[in-house]
Amino acid sequence: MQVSKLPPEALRQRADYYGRIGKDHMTPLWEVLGALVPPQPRSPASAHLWRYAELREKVMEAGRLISAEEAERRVLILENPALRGQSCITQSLYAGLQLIMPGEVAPAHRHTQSALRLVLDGEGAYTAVDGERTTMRRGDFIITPAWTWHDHGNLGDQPVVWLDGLDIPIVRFLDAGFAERSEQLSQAPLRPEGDALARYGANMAPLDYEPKPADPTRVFVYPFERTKASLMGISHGAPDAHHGFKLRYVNPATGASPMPTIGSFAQRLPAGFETKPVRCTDGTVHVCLEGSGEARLSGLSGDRTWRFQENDVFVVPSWHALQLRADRDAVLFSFSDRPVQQALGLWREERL
Ligand code: 1HN
Repeated sequence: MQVSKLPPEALRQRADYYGRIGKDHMTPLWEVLGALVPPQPRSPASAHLWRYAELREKVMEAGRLISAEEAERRVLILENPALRGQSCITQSLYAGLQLIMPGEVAPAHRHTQSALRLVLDGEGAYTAVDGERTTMRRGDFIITPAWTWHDHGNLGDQPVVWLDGLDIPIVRFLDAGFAERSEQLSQAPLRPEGDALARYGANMAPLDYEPKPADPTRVFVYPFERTKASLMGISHGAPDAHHGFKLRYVNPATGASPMPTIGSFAQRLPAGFETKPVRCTDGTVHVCLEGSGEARLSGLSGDRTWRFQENDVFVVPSWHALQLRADRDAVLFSFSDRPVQQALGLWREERL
């Protein structure tokens, strides 16, 4: 609405009119149009960094207060400071830090929300997805696509911690959430460990396997060893000025994102390398897997600079320019709602 000077009588008439139509559940568009259709994204989310040293201490404290079985999932949700109470780290994504102690199990269930895990700390835990277990090793990227049965257990002697990322806010927005608990506490293995990776994750596929474009991948673990080897293998010549050496995780059978609602990435920044600033419409969660460095952000929620080191987690809201610098060779994992935005023709990136 154009700002104009109105005589008090006209203002009163309008206020009276808004009051009367309000009683009938109507409201004038011209009062809200600018906010509804902003000239550029105006995310209500803010930027934040969680230091792993503090996260670890707090999640270990939860380990003394409640068992994994009682909690169903013993997780501390990472809530965006500007979206408290909404269980989300960006408008569209949820993130949390999960702990499983030696001997514990997290019971089998399934839901229409898709989940990813990034293993951060400890050894000896497994995740089972639709009847196959995978041993969780640091840096492994593991997925549980929508409506797949999943449970976790720790057969080792160390606490194991990982980051969960889910599309909970997207499913909530669409009112499409279903969930079911299994009668089995833990799934009985139907196939030996490694079966899915051999069948779907080795540049081959079963003869009769013809996935549809949006099907999630049957490869449910992307071992860090392979990711690291790929990042090292492409680390020749000049790194991309805005992204360093960066790859996206894919469903090898389709080339699409492993899951339709969450995109995920791994990137290597050589020691001393600094990216140019880049902004994109997908609010993104980053995790430092190796090395250390600095992240500089600039956007509506303000400008800030963080130092990051191993296992630190930081969130960059939509349309905030991000610049990264590595002190020591750094490997970063990140995830966002990019495949959703791309499917809808909404995704934009601006290299500054
Ligand atoms: C869930 O199933 C897991 O399976 C973790 O580990 C976090 C948050 C909300 C809803 C389901 C898991 C979750 C979750």
